Amino acid sequence: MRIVQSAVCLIIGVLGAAAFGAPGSAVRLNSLGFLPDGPKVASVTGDASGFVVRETSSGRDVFAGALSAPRFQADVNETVRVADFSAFTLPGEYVLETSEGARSEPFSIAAAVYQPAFITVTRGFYLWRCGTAVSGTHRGRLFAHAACHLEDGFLDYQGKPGERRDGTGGWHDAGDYGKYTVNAGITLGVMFMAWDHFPESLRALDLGLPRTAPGYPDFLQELKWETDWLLKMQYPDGSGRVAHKLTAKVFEPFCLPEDDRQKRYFTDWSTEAVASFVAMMAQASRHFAPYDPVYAARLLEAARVSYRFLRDTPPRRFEQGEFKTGAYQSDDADDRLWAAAELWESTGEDGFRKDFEAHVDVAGATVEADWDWRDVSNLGVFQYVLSKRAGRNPDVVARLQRSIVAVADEIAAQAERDVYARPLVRYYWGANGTVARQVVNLQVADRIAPNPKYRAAALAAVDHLLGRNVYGRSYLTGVGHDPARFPHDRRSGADREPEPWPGYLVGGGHTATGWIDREEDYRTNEIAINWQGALVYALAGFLPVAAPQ
Ligand code: 9MR
Ligand code: 9MR
Ligand code: ZN
Repeated sequence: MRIVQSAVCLIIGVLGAAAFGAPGSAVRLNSLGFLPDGPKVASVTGDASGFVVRETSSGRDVFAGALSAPRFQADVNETVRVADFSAFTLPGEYVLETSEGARSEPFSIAAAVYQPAFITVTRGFYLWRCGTAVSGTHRGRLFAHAACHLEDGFLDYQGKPGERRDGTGGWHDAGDYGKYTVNAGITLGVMFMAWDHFPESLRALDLGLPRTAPGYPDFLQELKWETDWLLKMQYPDGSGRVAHKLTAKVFEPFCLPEDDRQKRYFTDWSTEAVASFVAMMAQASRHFAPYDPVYAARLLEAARVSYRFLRDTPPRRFEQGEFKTGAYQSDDADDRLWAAAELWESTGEDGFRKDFEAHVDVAGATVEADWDWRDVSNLGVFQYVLSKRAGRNPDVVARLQRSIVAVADEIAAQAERDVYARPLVRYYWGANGTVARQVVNLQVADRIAPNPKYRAAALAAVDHLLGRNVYGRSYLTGVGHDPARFPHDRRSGADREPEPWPGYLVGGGHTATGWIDREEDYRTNEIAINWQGALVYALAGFLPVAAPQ
């Protein structure tokens, strides 16, 4: 039995080598494809010197080029050449083949090449909804769960043992079912920014959502679902305090959310949660105002109340106590800065601007190239620098602009240096999310000092996540070539489907080759709203722009 098996393997191995070129040769690229007018680059291992692009329908070679000189990169232990066919712009379906006979996966060149993925990725938030039943189909498979966590949440940790207040709704945070104010912050922050920066692409997009916010564009319907929940995280006593999170004491077993019977609690407050809340509410009020001015006014008032509290309150950390769920605890200076910037944008009141300008030195005079939920000062800085409001300190604006451009230059240079176009230097928990988030830096720089290299680096980040990486795989479940299959996601683990819930970005390795596509590997293979929100932004900039209505 054994012998037969290895003989079969040997034959398959030989056939494989014939079909895919010399051993060790491979073509790794964005497995969805490319924009007609965008850069088109693949990373190639092996010894080939040239390549062709072949139309799949006719078998005709439509483009021929030389590979770049080889470059060795130590962290992946590979020698890689790049195939650049940016000059080829004709929409269609193609494969790339090297002179050694290594062939890529089929890919498209099309103006709407990222639109289906964008929709699946954004619908990932809908499928994350808590407090309601959700369902969706992807590639003919149904993903669904019943209404969950309808008892959210208990007030034992807010001094009222056994009592409950309504904290239903919102999104689950990740592969777990907790709900965390601070991580909602970076997620909503970046997604509202997507709405702000790319309105022509997003406004008319049909995401197939239930009508939970009639009259709102679909994209904002989804953001309102989370906003509604966040309002419930503010203490109802008018104090302005905001609970740090709403979770059980320990992480859930791998069950569907409706089968999670643990008691879940509103926790104590933290100034980080208060400040994040202010920023989100100020953003939401501004963006929802055209569709629902009454709700928008309520959000703005909630932001004001919490901001007043924040101004009078020194930093206060959240203490986990008996909780073993996510901590999401860091300094609050960055969150305060962001809150001031958003309230200024929403109200135009000088006090908020002065707060921003007074604190920007401490918290964010320089822009971060590498940022996540721990440091959201970039959100405040970008908002302030891109603001159309009058009254900013021109010196502060100029300093921040310089920093934005310098950091974007650095990011673009790193994407150029890396053989797989990865724009981020470090590897850590959730770094794939940061790769996507760096697209925000690049897009903002492109608005301030337009330069095609920023767009190229932004697209390179997207390429990397969709297959131009050492694995030649898509990091998104259900999307692209050989995608992540076993995410640390309780729904995916608990339902009967062999395929994971679709459209989710996994966190990625903590070294260049450290990704493990196994459900147990929560360190490298979980999914999370902060990574996903960044990906929504990254793709939103590359959707077709709808004709003006
Ligand atoms: O499953 C948990 C995951 O959702 C969290 O992101 C992660 C980090 O806090 O923790 C996971 O839970 C693990 C726990 O921390 C340690 N014991 C094993 C758990 C994995 O099932
Ligand atoms: O994204 C978080 C990462 O920065 C931390 O290092 C890690 C361990 O504390 O936790 C990550 O966040 C997890 C959160 O604690 C619980 N829900 C799942 C999140 C993603 O793994
Ligand atoms: Zn739930």
